[in-house]
This record gives sequence, structure tokens and C-alpha cells, in this order.
Amino acid sequence: MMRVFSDKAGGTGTLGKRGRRGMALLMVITTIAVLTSVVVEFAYSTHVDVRLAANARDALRAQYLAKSATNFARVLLYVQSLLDRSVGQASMNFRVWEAIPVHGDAIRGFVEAARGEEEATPVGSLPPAQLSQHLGQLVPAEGLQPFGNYQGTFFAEIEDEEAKINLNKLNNPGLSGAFTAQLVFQLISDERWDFLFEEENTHRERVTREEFLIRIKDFIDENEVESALDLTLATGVFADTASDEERHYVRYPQRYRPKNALFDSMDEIHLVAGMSERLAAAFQDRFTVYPDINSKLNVNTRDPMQRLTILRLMAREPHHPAFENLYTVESMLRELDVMQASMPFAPLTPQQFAAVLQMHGLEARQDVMNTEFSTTSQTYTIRASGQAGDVVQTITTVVRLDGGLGKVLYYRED
Ligand SMILES: [Ca+2]
Repeated sequence: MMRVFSDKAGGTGTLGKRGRRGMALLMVITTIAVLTSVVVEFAYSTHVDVRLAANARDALRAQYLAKSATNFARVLLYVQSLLDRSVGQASMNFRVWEAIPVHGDAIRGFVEAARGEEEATPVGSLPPAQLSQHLGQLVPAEGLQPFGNYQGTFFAEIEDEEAKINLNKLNNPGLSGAFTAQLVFQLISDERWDFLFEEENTHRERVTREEFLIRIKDFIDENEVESALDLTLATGVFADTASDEERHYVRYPQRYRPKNALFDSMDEIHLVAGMSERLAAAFQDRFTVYPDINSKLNVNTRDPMQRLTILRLMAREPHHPAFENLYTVESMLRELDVMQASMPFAPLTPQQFAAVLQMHGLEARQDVMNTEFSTTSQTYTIRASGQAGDVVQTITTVVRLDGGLGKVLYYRED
């Protein structure tokens, strides 16, 4: 290379030497620039790789922390089922899953207290655990983190599914089906929901409150004709008509048919004709499809709107003027709060709701008192979260208690 340059520089006499030096400097600078960009690129991609690996590690940790939270919650619900089975002794009526929080810090504190303070080891102070020498051999115990030592945190919320209105019960032809239809209608008839029944969904459809009930019933019932609704009847509020229920589904861009079987998950609610995202979102916390079709509505809900719905449906006159009087309604709800506060983790009973009605001069229906309402539940949703570093993983599990840790009806990792 030098020869090439010297050949070129040869004719320029005294300037040749300086020209060669300048050229060499230029080459050195160029080389350094190229090398710098390569090194920076390498450092950057290494940094990204490290971050990716750390993220993957945290995601895995968070996932297992969320699984731990789910398992803790399931144990708690198992304890609840043992307590529920010994009902009869009033003293055993205790909502243990409401009293004990599933929270990583609380559990860690408990574990450390049980182990004794002098043994408490700060997280990360131990060397990493050894691996087993050969596949299938036990991992040596020394160096392992003791139980309760982990990085990150977890917690779980438990929801009582049987305190929500079971939409699958609309398919029940007897008193229970009629009662469920009245419950749903009562809940959605509040005027604050007017806008949901006035706006169009993405298919430019609009449904009335009655149509909303009919579409849900037709989606799950076995037959293929549209139903008519008469909420004044005590049983059989839905009657068959001559028109075809499928006509509401065939005009969709992706045609499908009503399921004609009970809902298996709340996600299926979105498939019902005329449903909008906002309509589904407004009621998804108050409706359920998971409990047994014969299970009763648990009166133990913290939702004032749901409590008012129960009071109304329990009253002999659901449209009594007392329910339109804001002062009376607030007084009834406050009375329930007082009862709840006097025994925080004991379940409220249908009889207590009836007593509140009586205090306000209303009479309770005796026919539904024990056939439609209950104080215990078998079906629960566990919303568990695990957090490690910046990563949060959540797991939603619906379990129905069966004497053991329960049967999983729905499972979803996000
Ligand atoms: Ca049907």
C-alpha cells in the first residue's frame, strides 16, 4: 500500500513526505472510527442480550411467584371448605379467605417468625446452590435457599363466584330460572346503564334490556327458536316463539351459530348476538357462569348495587316506592354494613337481609329465602400476581371445591 501511495506521491517532490504522513494519519483515524463503531455495536448488543436474559429470568421468577400465590389461595379455600362442612356450629361460620391475605411479605414474615429471628437470612446472602453431579441425583442440601427466601413478591385476590349472578341458570325452566332472570333484569335496569342500551355496538346493533336477556338465554338453550320474555310469571318466564334465533348471527361477517349449550367461560359472553364490549365490561364482575347450575346465590357480596338487588328481589314488592327513595335505600345499605362490621368475617345471612327489609316496613318472600339464597360457596376465582424486578405475571384460576384442593374450571396466564 505504501508503494502505491509513494508512487503517486513520487512526482510531488518535497510535498511527498508530508502527503504520505497525512495519508497514514487519515488511515489511522478511519480505522479507529470503524473499530469504535464495531466495539460500540458489540457492547450495545451485549447489553441488550444481558437485559433480555435478566428479563427472561425475572419473567420466570414472576411466573412461579404467581403460581405460589395461586397455591396459597387454594390451600386457604380448602381450609374454608373444611369450615363450611362443619356448619351447624354457628361459631364455625367464618370467611377465612377474607380474613387472611395472600401476600408474599406477610407470608415471609410469618415464615421468618416461625424459624426464629437468629436464623433469618437476608435474601441473596447465600452462595448459589450446587447442581447435582448426575441427572436424576438429589441436589445437595447445603447452599440451598431456605423456605421463604426468594426475590420478588406475590399476592392473590380471591373472589366468590357464587355471590355473582349465574347466567347459566337462565336455562333453568323452574322457579330458579325465573328468579335469575328477575335478578339480571333488576341489576341491568338501573338508569345509570341507560347509555349501554342506547349506543350501537361494532356491528351497528342495539339491544333493549329485554333483548339482552333473551339473547343470552337463546345462546345457551338447546332449541333454535327465539324466546319471548314475561318477567311477571313465577316460573317459565321464557316462552318459545316461531322465529329463528340464528337470524341474529347469520349477518355477521364471520358467521357462527349460537352455542346451544351452557357457557364454559365468561369469555364466551362476547359471542352472544348484540353484545358490545362496553356492555360485557359493565357487568362482567357481577355475572358468572362457573358455579354449579343448582347452586344458590350467596348473599355475601360487598357490592352495594348487588346488595340492593338482593334486597329488592327478596322483598314481596320489588317495585315498592321505598326502593326509589334514596334515603331509605342508603339506610338499608348502612344497616347491612353495621351488621357486617359487628362480625367482620362471619357471613351475612338471608335472614339478616329480611330483617333489614322489615326494619323499613317491607315484607320478605319466604319462598325464595332458603331455596335461592345461601351463605356458603364452592366456586371461587383466584387472581394471582407475581412480581420480580420490573416484570409482573398474573394468573387467573377458577376453582370449584370438591373436598380437596378443588377442580380447576378456568386457567389463564397473562
Ligand atoms: Ca338456542
